[in-house]
Order: sequence, then C-alpha cells, then structure tokens
Amino acid sequence: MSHPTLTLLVVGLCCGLHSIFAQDPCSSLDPGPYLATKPTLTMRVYEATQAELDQYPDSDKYKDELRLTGSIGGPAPAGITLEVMGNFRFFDPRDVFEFQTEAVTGKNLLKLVKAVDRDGPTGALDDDINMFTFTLKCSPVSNTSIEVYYDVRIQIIDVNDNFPRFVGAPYSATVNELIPVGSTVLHVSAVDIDFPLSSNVTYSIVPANVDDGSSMFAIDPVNGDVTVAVMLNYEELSQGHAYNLELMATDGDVDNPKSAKVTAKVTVTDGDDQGPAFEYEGCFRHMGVCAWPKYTSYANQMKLGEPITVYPVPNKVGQPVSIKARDLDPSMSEVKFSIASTIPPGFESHFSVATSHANGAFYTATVKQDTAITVSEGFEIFLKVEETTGNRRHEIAMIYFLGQNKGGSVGSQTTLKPASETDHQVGGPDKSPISTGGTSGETLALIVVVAILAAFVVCLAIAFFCYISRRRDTKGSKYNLESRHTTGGQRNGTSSTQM
Ligand SMILES: *[C@@H]1O[C@H](CO)[C@@H](O)[C@H](O)[C@H]1NC(C)=O
Ligand SMILES: *[C@@H]1O[C@H](CO)[C@@H](O)[C@H](O)[C@H]1NC(C)=O
Ligand SMILES: [Ca+2]
Ligand SMILES: [Ca+2]
Ligand SMILES: [Ca+2]
Repeated sequence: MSHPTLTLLVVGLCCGLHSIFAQDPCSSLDPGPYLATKPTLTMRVYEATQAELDQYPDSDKYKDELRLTGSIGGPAPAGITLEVMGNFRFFDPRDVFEFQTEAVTGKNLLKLVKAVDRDGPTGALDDDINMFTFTLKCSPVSNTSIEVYYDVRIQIIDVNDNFPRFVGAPYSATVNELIPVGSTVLHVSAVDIDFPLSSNVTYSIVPANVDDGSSMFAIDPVNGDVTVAVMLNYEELSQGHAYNLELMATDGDVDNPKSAKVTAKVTVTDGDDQGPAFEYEGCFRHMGVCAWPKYTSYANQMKLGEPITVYPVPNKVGQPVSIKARDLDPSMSEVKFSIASTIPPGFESHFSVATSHANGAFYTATVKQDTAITVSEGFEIFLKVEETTGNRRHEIAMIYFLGQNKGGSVGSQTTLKPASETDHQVGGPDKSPISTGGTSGETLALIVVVAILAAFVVCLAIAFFCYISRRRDTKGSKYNLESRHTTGGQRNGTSSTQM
C-alpha cells in the first residue's frame, strides 16, 4: 500500500463508512439517495452541430464530469473499464459520447463528440432528444469479476439554434375598405422548434419606410391576428390597391432572440363610401370635386320635347356643355338623374330627364320639357344625380333660366302654351318666372321693376364688399371664393327644405 492510500484510509475512517467505499475504483464520488444505494450519475451537455464541435472541441459546454473513481482505461490498481449497456433503437449514446480521464486533473469526463440536434426535425416533442438514459457498467482493471452498475442520465441542454418559421405562408387577404376598425383580416402563425423557447413566439409588424401600410394594421403579439388599426381607404391606395405588410415572428430567447419575416398582401376593395358629383370645366372645386354645380339656360331657346341647352357657371368654355356626373367610388359608377324640384315649386312633372352612359364612370343627363308651360327668367330646375347603390347618396345641380340669349332670337321669352289650364297655380301670377298662360302686362312690368331694383341693390352690395375687402387684405381672390361657396351652400340648403 502506498502513502496516498494510507492517507485516504485515515480520512475515510474519520469521515465515515461511505468515504471508505469512495476510494475503490468504480465507486461514486457522491452519496446515493439511501445508505448503500448507488446515486444516478447525472450529466448535462449542450446540443451542438458538427461544425461547432469541430471548432470548439474542448468547450465546457460539450463536456461534464463523470463522478466515479478510477482511471478510465488506465492500469491497475486505479484503472477501470466502462461499458454502456443496452439496445438502442433510435440514438445510441455510444455514437455521440466518449468517456475519458483528463490527464492533468485526473477527473473523469463525459464528452460530446458527435452532433446532437436536441430539437429534432419537427416541432413535435416526440422527435426531440432531450435526455439519454442508459446503464453504465464499471469494472476495476484490478479485478474484472467486480461489476458495478449505475443509472446514467445525460441531459441535452437546448441552444436557440432554430429560427421561427411561418406556417402557411405566403399570406394574403382581401378586405373591403369599409371593414370596421379592429376587424381581423388575417391570421398568421409561426413555430420555433427550439424548446422551451418555442412556446413564446411573438408577432410584430415591421415598420415600412415608404408605403406606410404598417400603420394601417395591427398584429396581436401573442396569437398572430392581423387587425385593421385605422379606417382603410381604397381611393387613397395607389396601384394594386394592396398593402404589403412585413410581419415578423420572434422567438422567446431573451439573450439571443431569432426572428423570421414574411410578407402578407392585404388587397383592399372599393366600398360604397362616396356619393356622386357633377363635373364640368371651371366649376368651383372642393377637395377636387365640383361643389355647388350650377348651369344656366335660356328660356327663349327652350323647345318643347327637345333637350335643353345648358351653359356652365362660371362659363369658362363659352359654349353649351352636357350635364355630366359620376359616382366618386371608382367601382360603383352607375348614377341616375332626376328632377328634384323647381322654383317656383310644383312644375317638376313638366320636365323629364334621361340618363345615359357617357364614358368611364361618367353619365350624362338630357333634360327635356314635356308639357307646355311658359318659362322665363328666374325659373330654376334642381337636377338630382343619385348613386344606384343601397346608400342612395345624391348631389343636386341647379339650372337657372335666363330670359334672353345675348345673340339669341327676338323676344324676352318663349311662350309655350300650357297643356292644361288647371295644372299649376302654385307660383301665383305676380312674381312667378313661370306661368301657365298669358301673363298680364302689369305683372310683367312689376317683375322687371323688382328685378332692376334687386340688381341695383346687389350691385351696391358687391361694390361695398369689394371696397371693404380691398382695404382689408391682399388675399382677395381666396376670400371671394369662400364667400361664393357660402352663398351656394345656403342656396342648396334652402332648396332642399322646399323639396
Ligand atoms: C475479486 O472480487 C471478487 C468479488 O468481490 C472476490 O470474490 C475475489 O476474491 C476478488 N479477486 C481478487 C484476486 O481479489
Ligand atoms: C412563455 O409563454 C408561457 C405561456 O404561453 C408563459 O407562461 C411564460 O411566462 C412565457 N415565458 C416568457 C419568457 O415570456
Ligand atoms: Ca429559436
Ligand atoms: Ca435548439
Ligand atoms: Ca358611392
């Protein structure tokens, strides 16, 4: 017996029975759970690819201590031999681990020498290799008839070596622009086969630089539901009418998260959210659309049963135009014209309007006088254009009759014989610009006087207004336009209450 053995013997006597056993080859360095039972030998190594093992063969991550006494493969008396027992159907630990005694420290080590993919090829847990368990037989070289058996557990620690993967990509959805805010348009899902990091994939929308669809949608970070964040607008979307959202899934690794991106295409379809509008050159525009459309016509040019001729206000083109309108929803383009009302009221049935398709989304109105009445200066027709969709939005244009065309025929009005004398008395005989028969000379004179007076007052007002505005500011033209809009608005308001 050598001196070290003697020393150990003394230590063993001092510290109890167990320590005496510990010095024999093949004995455990740790106590078992009960007296005289052997402990389970538990070791832990990280999963690794072959490239990682080749690069860092001596990394502490890929080895752990085998806490047995003896020198593996060494000579007696300390020498021991180890044998992994068992029939392995899937992964044989003998293929991936080696036991060796570290020369310098004399420690016994378990080393990972071949790649182990802890996560398996799929996200399912049954192809994961998170633990090797087997029986290890240890025999001292000095007496090979001694066989000591241990239960061994080698845990494979997960490394975040997999990126999340989107399932079911590419993603696309088609939604109507009128879909309520908060509605789910798309569901995405990503899996990460690393465990336990896999259970915590979170989703986000990558902010876009140019086409900012990213702000139009939101994504639930946990369940991957893509929802509408703000009201969509088909008309605002450029070509394609689609948003290309870049979505990201990030795994739950705190220190070194891995993420994957995918593009989801959300196509927006047109919804009926706009009404129709008249259109002609030179109109007053509000947000690009003709506001308070107005036409003039000449009473003396009207012929029974023939389309009336109209001129736009203001008249930039200097010649008659056709009355055109379209629905402002590009894909809901059908509109229909009708006579809404007249001033004086009650003459609607004397006129008819036909709608015909012009070009693109445009439709034209052809207005005719069907039954004979006398139209003179001041008569007004309110022409309605209505969308044919369920919302039935509409817009009104005014046709204002002037008495006489500048280069027109002689006579201040065209006298059209009434179809029925009993037809309409609504306007009354006094100031009406329309009548159902021979207007008396007195009435006509009165109308002329009143009209001249009114014109004079208006001229005065305009002159005063111009004087004031010129003195006040230099933004004259803008101010004028505003003022006209206001006038038009009031006009429309008045007319609609009469309808
Ligand atoms: C070897 O061990 C066995 C079992 O403990 C024992 O019976 C035998 O005597 C030992 N042989 C030697 C040569 O020590
Ligand atoms: C991961 O998700 C589970 C449930 O889905 C949760 O209990 C846990 O706290 C999450 N872990 C982290 C790190 O977020
Ligand atoms: Ca991962
Ligand atoms: Ca992993
Ligand atoms: Ca519409």
